[in-house]
Amino acid sequence: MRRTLILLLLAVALASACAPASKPAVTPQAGPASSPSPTAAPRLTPPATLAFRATSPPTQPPPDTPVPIRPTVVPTAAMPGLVGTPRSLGFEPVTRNDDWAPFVEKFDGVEMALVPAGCLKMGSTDEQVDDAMRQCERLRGAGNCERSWYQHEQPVETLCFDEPFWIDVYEVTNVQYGSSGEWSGDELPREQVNWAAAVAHCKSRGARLPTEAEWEYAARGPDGLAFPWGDRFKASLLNACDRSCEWNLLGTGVDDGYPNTAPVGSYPEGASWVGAMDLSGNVWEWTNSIYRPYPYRATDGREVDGSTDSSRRVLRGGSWYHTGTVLLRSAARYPVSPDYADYVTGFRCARQ
Ligand SMILES: [Ca+2]
Ligand SMILES: [Ca+2]
Repeated sequence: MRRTLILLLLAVALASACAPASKPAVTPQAGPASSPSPTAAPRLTPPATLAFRATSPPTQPPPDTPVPIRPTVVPTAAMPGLVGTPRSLGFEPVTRNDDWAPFVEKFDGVEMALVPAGCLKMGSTDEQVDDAMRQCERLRGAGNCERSWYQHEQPVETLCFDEPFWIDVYEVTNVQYGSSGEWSGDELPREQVNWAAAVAHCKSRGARLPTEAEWEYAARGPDGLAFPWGDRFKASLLNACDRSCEWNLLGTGVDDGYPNTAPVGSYPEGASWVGAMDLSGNVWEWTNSIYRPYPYRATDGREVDGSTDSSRRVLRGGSWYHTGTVLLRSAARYPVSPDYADYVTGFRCARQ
């Protein structure tokens, strides 16, 4: 019954969330009505077919002037013992990924990575879309990828963080979330979490969900990498849908070892420049951000703390259910209803 309800919600959520290029983005297939298993996979059409467009495709060129932004929800986080270095605890702006070494501290027992001040070219340039198309067509074949899939990642805008922040090294796990019953596996990421539940959990830790900009900066860094580990898709560096996955329709030969979710941190070589793991793949991650076309403006209402707002929120990073190079890229955005919760949706928290 619960599974049926989840699938119904999924159908409604994604039907309203996406404007696919040629057919419904996600259509639940026939599935058992019995109670869900924690390892059971959702019956969905393969996400590799997903396509989406910005509701109002942006047409303005990217501005050159960096726009300082500050997160709109800033809990006052005491950081006892953190009195200096590295680089004055992140306040010295970093201009290259290689100039930063991951710095991790525990907050209430949860490891968080420091993300230093610096600038992000948020979104995808025409050249980056060209490159994404080439990588996509290598996997799916010529003519099987569409530029419109990347449209709402444009225009690119330079955003500068003048203050550092912290982001969870790992996706929030079952044991951290306090899961029981059907959510077994302490170190598996907690999935089937809707946006409000993710917000509530982060709040209980004195933290919050990352904004889209923060998530993308933690994944790509000042270098603007396409994936957390670099610019080329490498199937061995993340948990995606490959040979061991039921929906491996593209015939990816790699087996990452996990047909569904993997224990968090299973792919340390896939860590981002700040040391955050599984940003690409494993579970899709909620951000605080309401979906709006670029250019990104933190102050235009998209980062309101509106727990009752039904506007679509943005998921980032793709999941174990995704094949290929479209949604697993660090610039990829996916808007869904805040009520959306399925076997692919999890989250991580951030804080100041
Ligand atoms: Ca996998
Ligand atoms: Ca993830």
